[in-house]
Amino acid sequence: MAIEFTKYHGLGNDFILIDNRSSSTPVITPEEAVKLCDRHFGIGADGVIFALPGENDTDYTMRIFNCDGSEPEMCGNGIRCFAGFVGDLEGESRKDKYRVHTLAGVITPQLMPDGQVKVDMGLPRLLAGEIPTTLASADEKVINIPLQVAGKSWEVTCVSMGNPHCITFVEDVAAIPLEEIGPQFEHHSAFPQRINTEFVEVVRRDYVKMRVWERGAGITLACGTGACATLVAGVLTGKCDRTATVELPGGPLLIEWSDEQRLYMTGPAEKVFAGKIS
Ligand code: ZDP
Repeated sequence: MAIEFTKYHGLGNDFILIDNRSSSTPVITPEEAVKLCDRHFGIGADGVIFALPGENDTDYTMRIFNCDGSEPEMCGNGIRCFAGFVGDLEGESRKDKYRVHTLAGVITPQLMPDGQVKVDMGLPRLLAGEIPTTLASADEKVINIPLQVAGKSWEVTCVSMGNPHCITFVEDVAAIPLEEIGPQFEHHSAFPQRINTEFVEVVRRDYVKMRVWERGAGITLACGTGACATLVAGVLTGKCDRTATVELPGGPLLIEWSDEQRLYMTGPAEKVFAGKIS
């Protein structure tokens, strides 16, 4: 059986999108996803995303496999692509806002008139037990806590956007040897579910530069949940305003942490091509 797919990216964080509306089980296994994500032997992507029937009174359910076959709770760039994808599937009857069930709760992307997608990413989770990390006791926040990696002490702040993030503020983000230390953060024993790792340089209170080592994917050009976690960490440590542009290698995302404590992320979602897997 041939499976149709559409390739999308959000600031170079790229995904294979699959119309899975006719079944609540993904039509591709995690092992197959690993092969499809391979940039030399497959289609090439940072992950595979499935549009499944909605659960709990939502329009859709979104599931994701990382390119290593693991399943994250959420995907910020992915959900912008998801909104563009389901909007296309629905054609004339498309809505401008969708309620999407994810393992991180209900997330609400909105297709804006200018083609950008604005996503209500929900509430950040700040307690060590929720992230999860052993860097503090379960009911404490993790703000500027020392973590030993690669023979050095890093001051880290941890935030969950449904998926776990560890943020380190540095003087010069370009100088960080991400390829070398990223995996050591990801697999550090302080993070029982592994971790997404962000290094951040604050240029101004409303403009930061960020590079990411993603759990299950390695270096990517952008990470939406990571950009949200970065802004939260910037506010918690007194370095950032509650609205800021997070500049990623693939381009900028606008992030807002509202007075109701919800995170809003605005950025692009681009369709690249469609094809069939036989
Ligand atoms: O949490 C994880 O395992 C991530 N690799 C999931 C993907 C996050 C993503 N880059 C984002 O934009 O939030 C897609």
